[in-house]
Amino acid sequence: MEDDPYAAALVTAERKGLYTVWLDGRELPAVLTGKLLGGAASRLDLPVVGDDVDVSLHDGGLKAVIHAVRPRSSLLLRKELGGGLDAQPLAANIGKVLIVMGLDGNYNIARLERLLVAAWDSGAVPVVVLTKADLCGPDELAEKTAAAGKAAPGAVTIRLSALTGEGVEKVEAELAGGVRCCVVGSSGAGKSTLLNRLAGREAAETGAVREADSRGRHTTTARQLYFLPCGGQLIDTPGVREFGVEYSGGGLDASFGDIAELAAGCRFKDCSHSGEPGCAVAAALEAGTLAPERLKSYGKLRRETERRERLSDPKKRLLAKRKLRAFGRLQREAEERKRRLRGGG
Ligand SMILES: Nc1nc2c(ncn2[C@@H]2O[C@H](COP(=O)(O)OP(=O)(O)OP(=O)(O)O)[C@@H](O)[C@H]2O)c(=O)[nH]1
Ligand SMILES: [Mg+2]
Ligand SMILES: [Zn+2]
Repeated sequence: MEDDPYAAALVTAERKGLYTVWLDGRELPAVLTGKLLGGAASRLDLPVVGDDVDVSLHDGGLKAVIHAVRPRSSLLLRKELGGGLDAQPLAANIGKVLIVMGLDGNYNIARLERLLVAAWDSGAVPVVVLTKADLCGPDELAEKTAAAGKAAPGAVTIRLSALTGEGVEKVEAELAGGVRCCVVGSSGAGKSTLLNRLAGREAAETGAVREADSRGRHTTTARQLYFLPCGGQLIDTPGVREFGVEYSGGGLDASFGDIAELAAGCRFKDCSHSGEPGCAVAAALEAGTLAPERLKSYGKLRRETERRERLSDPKKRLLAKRKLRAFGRLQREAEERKRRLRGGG
């Protein structure tokens, strides 16, 4: 019987071209073949944490060489704002993305909206985890939780305190059945603290945030997959300041399901919600059931993704430009209406 030279392994960590793979119950250091590295058209072709890869073993089975990446069921991408065109893959084959946001100074709805688009685009399901509930008074807690829930229609929102343990079992329930999750969020949000809580040990280092603005100190520096006692897997990631969204189409409408639903009621199928008759979005703004800020966020992210799309498809350039101009007008009108209401109220 001939030995199969390749075995299937799971990428558990990646740092500057050096990998760790999980094979037969143990972790091994791994590198890429020159062929895999040289043949990659972009970094999307290279392994990331969560990837199933084909490896060969060397040095008496102590080292692995990665030959190929197997097809992925999901892929979380991050687009560096202002960077090149290439998106950075963060994690593969994940079932859920845990978007971690602190209820302290880390709280930021615009960032949450951005992370939600990326999460939906990945093919995984987002779960919003609001950490540091112990740092908020009851009114602030209720207000911030409600606002986050509104920004994340269609996603579960969990309030958590690593201090009191509130919400931990709810996060565990999301991991039940061996679900693989990736945590994302800015530095200091409490991602590694959550991991440690779920792991029941100090699996990863955590770091105090700056008093003045709750900013973290980039304690976690590499992506790493952990096997949890509850059966699930968690990929801890370094906090990122900027999280651009990569165009794919579905994520934006999934994240802004409330607006997409309204838009389905517009008289014209291609309604740009900028003054057309029978526009359900404009009607909702008028009725006050849709917040102008929400529409503004949607427009901003849409412009960002369409800008990227334009770069890749020049034929759509003209149409997109026209639509965007109209959209900007609607937003200005919404803002104006809000100002009038405030002034008159
Ligand atoms: N009071 C309180 N503090 C928390 C909670 N969760 C996290 N922290 C604190 O927040 C700080 C940052 O936590 P980390 O887990 O290191 O944050 P991180 O998201 O992993 O940050 P990076 O690794 O830099 O991306 C630490 O001092 C934690 O103790 C919580 O629920 N309540
Ligand atoms: Mg961390
Ligand atoms: Zn409309």
